[in-house]
Amino acid sequence: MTSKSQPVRKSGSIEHYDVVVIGAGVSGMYALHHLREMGLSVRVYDGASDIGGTWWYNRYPGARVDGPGSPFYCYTFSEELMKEWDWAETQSEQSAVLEYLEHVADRFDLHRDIQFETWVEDARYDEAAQRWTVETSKGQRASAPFLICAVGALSTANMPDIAGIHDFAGECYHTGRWPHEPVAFEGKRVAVIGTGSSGIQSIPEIAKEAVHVTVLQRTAQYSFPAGNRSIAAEEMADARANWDALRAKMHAHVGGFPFDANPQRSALEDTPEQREALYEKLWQRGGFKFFLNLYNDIVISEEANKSLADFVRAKIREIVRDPETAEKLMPDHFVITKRPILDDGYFETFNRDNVTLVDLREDPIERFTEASVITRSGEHPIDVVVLATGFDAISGSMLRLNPKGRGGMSLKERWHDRFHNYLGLTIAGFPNLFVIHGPGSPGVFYNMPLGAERQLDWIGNFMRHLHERSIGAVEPTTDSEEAWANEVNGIASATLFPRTDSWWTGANIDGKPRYFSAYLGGSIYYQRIADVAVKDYEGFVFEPARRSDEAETW
Ligand code: NA7
Repeated sequence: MTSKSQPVRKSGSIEHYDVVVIGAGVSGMYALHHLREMGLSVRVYDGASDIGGTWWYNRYPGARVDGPGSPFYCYTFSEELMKEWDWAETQSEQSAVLEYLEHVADRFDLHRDIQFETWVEDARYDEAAQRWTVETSKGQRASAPFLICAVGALSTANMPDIAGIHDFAGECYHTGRWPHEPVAFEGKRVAVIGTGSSGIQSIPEIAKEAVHVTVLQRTAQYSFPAGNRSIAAEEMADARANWDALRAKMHAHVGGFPFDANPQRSALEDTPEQREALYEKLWQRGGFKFFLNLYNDIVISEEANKSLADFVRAKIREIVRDPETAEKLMPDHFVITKRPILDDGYFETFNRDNVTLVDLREDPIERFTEASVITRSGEHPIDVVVLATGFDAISGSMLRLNPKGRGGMSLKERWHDRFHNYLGLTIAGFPNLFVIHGPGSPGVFYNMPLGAERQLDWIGNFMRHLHERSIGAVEPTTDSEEAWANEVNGIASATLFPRTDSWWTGANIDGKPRYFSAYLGGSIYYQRIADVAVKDYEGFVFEPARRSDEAETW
């Protein structure tokens, strides 16, 4: 039987580790495995009762992978892991992803170093000791030279502040905080607020059961057929047989999937008929590959973008029988510049008798009562409200943690105007702190398990480099942060992404700095951070180790 990572030492009530990791989702799990394999003593804290992070919380009906999907939405660090796991469908259900993560946790014996149901309530850097100290909701204190924040890009639920919502006496669920016991909709009148991925995945499922569903839509969305299909045994066998080549392809591909490079042709080089034929072919096939097999200027040229937007709008008109409802469902932003959505019969759901669409732009919510939601046009009696209102994404979980760096400066202060960072991994004034999938990184624009692996491999090498040189503290300069921000902005501003209100630009959260914070260069990012390492970690300032016990367990 294995025992847990022993603290390096204990002083009074504080346990000392080499690394504290916050979060036991996809990133935190790999952080634990990788750093422990390097010989470090690691402690992980998570507020949930088990591993999985976003996949642990998002249990709403219809929740599935809505990226390119299985079998390549997975860890790649262990060939054995790949070879022993079978995926049933391309768009795996939430329960299937969680099952896989549970298998990973068991196989690599992760549970022993994770403390669940424990929130890190305070994280503070001690400049003299060159260590981070965390305080947990269980009243414990732990310290480590390194703090890894694997707190999730989509984990801080956005709870809408709607008049009277707390007076509502029926059931109320946020899709990102879904209960573990099944929610029964049979015989109930349900209101769903929000038509992002979570709303669009859950509405068709809820409508199959409920007496009535009222969809409260603030922004109409483009949504594409998910094209979910089962993965044949031969397909899995093929992926296993060619794993090395596929893994290499994943590393090279812009989004981290083993697909060929996107076609390099402008939409405007084709005739309208040729474009239509391509869009139709991709629509019929479905799946996230739709976006990867498009022309190269769909998110760059307004005209190219419009050609696809018009195609989807025509599809919505074709599918939805009631013309008035179809018009309310017409999106008017640049297509793909909000997170593209994959659905299974979303638009068709509006042909059901038990589904009503309320367009909040013309008929806004005024307030909730004990038993209804009142919009400008009238009262909608309901038993259940589903808040599919998304997340304070990308930066929200770091701000909720709000670590205190040098001089006690809080992250909220440091990030009040923008999410200053270098390489999407580090923050000036917050030495030895690393963020996974944070602002300035590809994050949600890349295959997230693979992205976490690649960031954490880089961090592990960096830690080894620091250790070998007896460096006690490292942080980027503010000049490096600025240069990085310019690089991130430079890539984004060549596209239409920053011109649309979305959670990518922070527009869904009142008062949030409003700009496009993700690194859109995909796999180029990993080359960039590798180059920084080769140049002796240029852009960072180093402080010699002051700790007498600086060697810790290494
Ligand atoms: P999203 O994509 O942020 O969607 C949230 C939806 O909720 C979206 O339609 C919002 O409208 C709507 N919303 C948010 N607040 C309100 C209020 N106050 N009133 C009415 N409507 C509101 O979150 P999801 O959970 O669907 O998806 C997140 C990601 O998870 C997804 O992209 C995948 O990557 C997985 P808006 O568009 O802001 O006008």
